[in-house]
Amino acid sequence: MAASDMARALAAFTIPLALCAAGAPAQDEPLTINARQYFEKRGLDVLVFTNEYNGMFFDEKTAGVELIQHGVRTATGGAVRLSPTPEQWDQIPKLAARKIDPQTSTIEVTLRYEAFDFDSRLAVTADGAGFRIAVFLDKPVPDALEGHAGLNLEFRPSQYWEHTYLADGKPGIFPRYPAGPTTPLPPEQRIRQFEGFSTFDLHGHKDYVGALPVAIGKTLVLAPEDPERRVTIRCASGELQLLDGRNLAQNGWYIVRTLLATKTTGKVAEWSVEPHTIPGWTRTPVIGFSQVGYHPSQPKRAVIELDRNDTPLETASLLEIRPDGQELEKLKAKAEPWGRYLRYSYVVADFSSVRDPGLYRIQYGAQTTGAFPIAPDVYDRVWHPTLDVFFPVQMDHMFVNEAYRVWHGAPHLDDALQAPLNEQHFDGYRTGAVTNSPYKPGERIPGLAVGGWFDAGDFDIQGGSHAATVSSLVATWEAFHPQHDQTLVDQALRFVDIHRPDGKPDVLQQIEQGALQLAAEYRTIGRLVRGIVDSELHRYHHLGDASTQTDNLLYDPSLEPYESRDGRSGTPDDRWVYTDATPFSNYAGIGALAAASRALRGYNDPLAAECLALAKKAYAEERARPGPPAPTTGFGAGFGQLAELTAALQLATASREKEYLDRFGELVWPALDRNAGFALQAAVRAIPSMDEGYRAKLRPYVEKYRLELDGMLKQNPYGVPIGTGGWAGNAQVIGWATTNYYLHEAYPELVGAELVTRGLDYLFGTHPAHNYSFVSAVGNRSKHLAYGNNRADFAFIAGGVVPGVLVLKPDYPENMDDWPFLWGENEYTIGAAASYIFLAKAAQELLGR
Ligand SMILES: [Ca+2]
Ligand SMILES: [Ca+2]
Ligand SMILES: [Ca+2]
Repeated sequence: MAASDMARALAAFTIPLALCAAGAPAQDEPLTINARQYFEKRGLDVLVFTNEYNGMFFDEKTAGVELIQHGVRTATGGAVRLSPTPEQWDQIPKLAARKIDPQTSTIEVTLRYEAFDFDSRLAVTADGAGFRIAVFLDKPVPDALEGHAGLNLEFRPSQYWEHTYLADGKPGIFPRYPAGPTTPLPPEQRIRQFEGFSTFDLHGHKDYVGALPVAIGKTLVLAPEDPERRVTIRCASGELQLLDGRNLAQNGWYIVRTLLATKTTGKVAEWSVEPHTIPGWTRTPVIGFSQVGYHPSQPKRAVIELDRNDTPLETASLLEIRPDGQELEKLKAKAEPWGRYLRYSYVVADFSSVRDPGLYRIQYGAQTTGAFPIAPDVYDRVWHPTLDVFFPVQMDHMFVNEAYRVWHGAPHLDDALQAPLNEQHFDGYRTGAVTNSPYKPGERIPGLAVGGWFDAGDFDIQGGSHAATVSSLVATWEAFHPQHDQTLVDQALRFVDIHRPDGKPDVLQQIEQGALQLAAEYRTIGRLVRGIVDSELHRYHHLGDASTQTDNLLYDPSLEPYESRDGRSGTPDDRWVYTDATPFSNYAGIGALAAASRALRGYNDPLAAECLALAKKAYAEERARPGPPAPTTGFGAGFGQLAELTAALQLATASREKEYLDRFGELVWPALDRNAGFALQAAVRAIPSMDEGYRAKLRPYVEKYRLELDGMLKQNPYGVPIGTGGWAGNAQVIGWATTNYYLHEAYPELVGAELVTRGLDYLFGTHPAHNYSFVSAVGNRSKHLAYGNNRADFAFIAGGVVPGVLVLKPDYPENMDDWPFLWGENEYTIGAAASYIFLAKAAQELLGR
């Protein structure tokens, strides 16, 4: 059955809400399965594996049975799990089958643990005001999983803080901070984690740790005092345990669990679950607007996100805030209906006609937003926190200070060893049968403990994002030459001081930081590395001062673990270097080296000269290497060729040698014909280097892009491309707006300036789910917690840019604003940060003219 037929068949069984409301009090309304294949009633949705566990990053807390109670996804991970408090790299069940029976209002999934040949069926059935959830087995629980396999459901801790619970009537307060209890467990009781890695550092001791229940009962009532969060769970047999996963991992959730009955088949666990719903509940509208404010000349659109049960209002008002606190209605704008996108409906209010500088807020019904400025200088400083704070904090191999605070000591001075062969690692790293490097597995590669950045909320140096970041910073330097200097960087002392000018432009100092690492990689290995990352999982998930991730002492196998002597150590904690031979990423590294050589000329001449020489050598080697033929179709085709295209252009601009420019000319047109979207930015940036006819020859591709853009702009009310992948799409929005900037510069009659600022409006708060700025500490209200390396403190790093709105299948846009640990929504990356600096600086220049 095609998906759409299925959807129509299901729609026929969906009872219209209006009928239910007329017949019964709203809180007794039954759940029904809607056309989008999840259970729904007003104030509650129950998802049953509409999203699946991820084979690459494992438990992302976005799969299983999940509750969306009063608009908030409060519970996830409802499934048969093998641990009381599953961690990210614990085994996840594979979804083997999913079927929907509208007659019995049941969604049933078959879950499989391949390693144990263990299948279970999990059935969720609408029942009373809530649902039943039952586990069925055709074969008993395997012996190895007795006492391990259980029915789990996880609740987001931050939604239950300052709340209480009742376990069989016995009261308790949800622990604000993990407070045990835990117990030591012998290694033989441990269920194998991903690829045999361990999240737990035994540190020379024998036992690992398990969480024990905080409370036990037949009936658990979560948050009885809060009608928005109250959930009653009753267990048909056995007992319910309430556990706190944060005792083992900071990103753990509260877990309700029942062990499966063993040595039997049929129904081995059953709960009845009743999440309370508030009669007639309607989600509060989200008024999307720019928390940074607006330049007087730019479009000013508020996009207002509404519950589908909400009645749209006719108008929204722009209030001017006067010095005496009085608020005057400056403009009453029509709230134009936009229609439906995902699960919400939208109206748009346009305040563009207001150009008077001042402070304003938006009023929609009873709700008013925070204040924001309209002023000519709103973009002047928006990129400073990213350059002043975020980039310094990400600097590897450096001690980073800020006033009274030390962000981290100088880390990873024991970098790095050649990674072993034939190894499946975590975080996407792996090796094959050869090293592609002059070094033997386990051998020290000298000179790598220099420069570079932690690529994201983890602490590895990732080749691809590293190269892209260097190239992006060079683009900013060459387009705008920002002399901004608020940071002291002393490479000789490995010392960085935030908010302390040293007479040198910070952008150049960051380019140097990136180039030092790149040059070290090409000097020793001859190509861009895939990355430098921890050898052990229990170090990789490190949270805290980066300089304590390894012991900073060179590994010496003749010493015992935890023994150190003469600056060497017997603990094998030096990071590993992954040296995959990928032409695409190598060309990206070559392009970055060539770009850096230009920017560093006159600033660090020896490094600039070495970067160019290394780039030319590696380019010649890569061209001579008989690699696999590049794919001519599909995603890979546009991508792979683009890398060489960009490298050739960077080399041409750096060396002014004709050979590179000719090669660019050879590559650019086929690349544009294959996939103009990918190649267009590179192609338009080449205009100054090319002959007179080039600009005219490129124009039809820009016209085609413009036509495609018109269709894209209508796909959602925000008028930017919103990605739907497992990692939210702010980086794509930044890339899109940046392409628009370059196109606007070359073809202003085709691409208007509003397509540049709209990308920033989106980042700064005009987006789904909430209206915080996605750039921490930029705008009046911004992401005040995120997946930076300080996430355990529920904190942020100023200037970091988060991935943004994750669209959970089938229709739930989410960006958690009280829980930092979902990387797909909240993890800062250096790539997004560097490209954000360019875009913000571009908008400042563009509107300042
Ligand atoms: Ca990483
Ligand atoms: Ca400086
Ligand atoms: Ca070490």
